[in-house]
Amino acid sequence: MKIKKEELTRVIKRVVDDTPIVDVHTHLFNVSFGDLLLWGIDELLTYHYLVAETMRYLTIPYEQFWNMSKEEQADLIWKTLFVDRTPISEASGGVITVLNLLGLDVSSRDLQSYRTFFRRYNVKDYIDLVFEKAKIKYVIMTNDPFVEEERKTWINGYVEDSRFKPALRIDPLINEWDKSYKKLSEWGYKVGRKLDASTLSEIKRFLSDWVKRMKPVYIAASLPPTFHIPEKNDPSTIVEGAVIPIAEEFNIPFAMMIGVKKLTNPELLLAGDSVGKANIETVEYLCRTYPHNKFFVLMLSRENQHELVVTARKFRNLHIFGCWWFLNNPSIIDEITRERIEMLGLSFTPQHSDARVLDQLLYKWTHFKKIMIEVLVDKYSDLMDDGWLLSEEELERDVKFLFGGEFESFLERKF
Ligand code: FIX
Ligand code: ZN
Repeated sequence: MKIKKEELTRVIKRVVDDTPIVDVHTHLFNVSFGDLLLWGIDELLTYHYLVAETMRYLTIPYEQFWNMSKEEQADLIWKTLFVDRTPISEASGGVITVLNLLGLDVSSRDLQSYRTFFRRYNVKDYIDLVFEKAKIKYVIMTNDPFVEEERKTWINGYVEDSRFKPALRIDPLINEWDKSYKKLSEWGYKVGRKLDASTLSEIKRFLSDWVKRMKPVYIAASLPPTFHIPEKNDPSTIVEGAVIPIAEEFNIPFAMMIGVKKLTNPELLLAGDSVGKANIETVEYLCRTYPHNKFFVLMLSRENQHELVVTARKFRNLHIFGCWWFLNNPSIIDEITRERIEMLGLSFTPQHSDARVLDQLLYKWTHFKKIMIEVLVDKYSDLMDDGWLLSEEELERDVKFLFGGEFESFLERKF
């Protein structure tokens, strides 16, 4: 049925609110990974985004904060950001959105009562509740075989849940070969420090073993702003000599998450990572040199966004996604999403949650959808002003593309 102009906003809101979501990058885990799955108010409050924001107001030694219990840290963050000040930032406001969506009395500001609410849940029921409320079709995890606690579950104990799809994460392999080669050797791969032909072949065997074990949607790595290929260095040699061939063999994307300056402030631990403008020529080179490979890319610096969109126009084997981390703020999401639609139409994935805490799915998607609706109303209004007739079915089709459908088509394509 054709949509009347005056109904457009209402229809777009309904479609965006109701379309099931594929969340293409998270740090969530299914229940077989036990405590690796974080959830509940104390995990929400001690999210590293909020740690960084809280420490800006305090003078206590970082060590003193890290030595506190999780609950003591949460108490301090609650007092600092939610009692002594208004939670006006994106991440602090997100906690309020979660509490409100769960039907809790936000006006009470009673942290203990919120803790009581969460204590009543078991994790399986809570996963069902959050996925249903956030309308999540499935999330893609971040699965790192170099994390011992995770590795042992993959070796013995992993139970599949179709709502949590794996992604093989290999940061240490690419970024810290000088250390990770010892791990591979311990695990029975005949590798040496020198990246000669036989070591590269064993790295390929390691990757192949984990792809067969995990059946990942993609192979991923977080890469620094200095990441550059081609280069005579370990990361470049491993990517071209092992990752690219294995990704092509299994027809799965290599997901490059580029622009993280790790531990800019080491005292903040995970909250200490920062951002740097990265090198778009590397993305161009890889897409051009390996046309049978698929690249799934996001970049962290706002300054890389426009050139990344243009690069995606040049290479059909490049799929860009998400408003990552320091970009995941309304003012920047609006800018990035508009330039992507204006230059790529529907051939990209506008958002992922990067959720580290299960409950974050509720706020990260609610906040994003508000902006998505505004952008789509503008774009479809312009079309209708030129006489284009739009049906609800077509709108539902388009939003399905944006919320994971185009990504799933990209996964199926063989170039
Ligand atoms: O490398 C990554 O997957 C990043 O998303 C994380 O390391 C980062 O801490 C994060 O969660 C950002 O949102
Ligand atoms: Zn992430």
